[in-house]
Amino acid sequence: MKTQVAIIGGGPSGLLLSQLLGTRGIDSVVLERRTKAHVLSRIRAGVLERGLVALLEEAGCADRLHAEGMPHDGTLISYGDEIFRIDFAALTGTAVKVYGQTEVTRDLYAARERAGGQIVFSVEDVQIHGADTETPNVTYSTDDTQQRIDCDFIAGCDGFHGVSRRSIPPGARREFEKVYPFGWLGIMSETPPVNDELIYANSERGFALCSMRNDTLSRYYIQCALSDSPDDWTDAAFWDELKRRIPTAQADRLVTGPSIEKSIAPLRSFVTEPMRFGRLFLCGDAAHIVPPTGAKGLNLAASDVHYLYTALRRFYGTGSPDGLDGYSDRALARVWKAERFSWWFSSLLHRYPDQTAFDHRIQVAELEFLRSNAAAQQAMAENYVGLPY
Ligand code: RFL
Ligand code: PHB
Repeated sequence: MKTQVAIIGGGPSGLLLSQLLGTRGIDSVVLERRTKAHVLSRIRAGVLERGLVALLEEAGCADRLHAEGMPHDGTLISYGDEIFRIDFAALTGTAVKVYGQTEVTRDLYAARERAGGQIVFSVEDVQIHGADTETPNVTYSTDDTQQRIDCDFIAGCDGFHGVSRRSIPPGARREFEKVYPFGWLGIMSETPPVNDELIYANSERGFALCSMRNDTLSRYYIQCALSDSPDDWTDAAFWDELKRRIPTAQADRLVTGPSIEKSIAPLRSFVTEPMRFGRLFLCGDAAHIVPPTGAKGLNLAASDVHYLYTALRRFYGTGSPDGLDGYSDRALARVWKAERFSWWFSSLLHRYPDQTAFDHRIQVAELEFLRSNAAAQQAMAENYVGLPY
């Protein structure tokens, strides 16, 4: 098989890139290790920056997002029983959209199918060959038969555990990592959200987040020990703990119900540099991970896709490799700013096992500064709604 861009990974990065390239007549094949049903069963991000919304519009897959997505003009931050609001709309003139990553992915699959795009599911043993030559190829197997795709470029969109990053020789990449000493236990429940905006809660007992997918579907998270398993937490224990971590007024009106999903995600900050090796370009979680506080992961994947799509369009339109040569530096400049914001927002809101009384007072002082200082709020809001591409 032959294509212009072989895309490894059929998550949001790979699908969005494929769909955008398709709108410009650039051919791609997406290779996905899992089935479509499996990819669509994963519950992940829920907050979309305006940049991702604009890309989905350009890709022709924003109709349902505009019909069903919920614009959020601000967010609440609480500490103990204190609560304050950051007004994104007033501070930045823009808002974010609450719309699940699962739905974004569903819309992208539907768009690829309408366009006759090629997605191969359940691929095994994906290998990248000749990334540092002019003629790279990707091999994989389906049903025990080996296949080969010859291509001009390879986009590594296969997430943190994928094969793409590991295909870059260790001597040609450098990795930066911070692992946090806790995880997030998340549940989805068919209950109305406790509030019409998200609540990020710092409490003596640890972090909590009240989020949602729509008016009847809520998503809640609590900080938990890395050694915990979802089975350790009954629904009753989860609701009880959540109520103890959010202000009393919100806890009193929380509607509880059975969870329809429960899982634990570890928290990690990670960046690999550079995001390119020859004709292989890394996008999204394949190149970087942020802790979910601040909702940057999917949005960073989208900005990578924007830079790579723009560079490939230029290459195929004019023959100029300049965009491709600048891809890694441009993407990393934005990645590190989102890494900083996610690290800062995580540090502000979580309980750390080795936190001293001094550290705790500093956290409260920083929250009170954010609550009362216009410049601090401005900086927070600009980062939350998304720095420009
Ligand atoms: P994905 O989504 O991991 O997709 C990679 C795809 O590649 C496939 N794959 C392979 N395919 C072929 N061959 C191989 N060898 C392969 N290895 C892997 C996988 O099956 C998969 O389908 O990466 P992508 O596309 O870069 O997208 C990144 C986002 O998924 C991720 O950043 C976000 O979900 C992070 N995230 C959030 N981001 C936000 O912007 N806002 C949020 O509110 C938000 N909340 C979250 C999150 C992530 C969470 N978890 C579970 C880590 C909340 C949580 C709890
Ligand atoms: C979510 O709704 O899943 C969500 C929202 C905001 C975050 C992280 C996750 O910061």
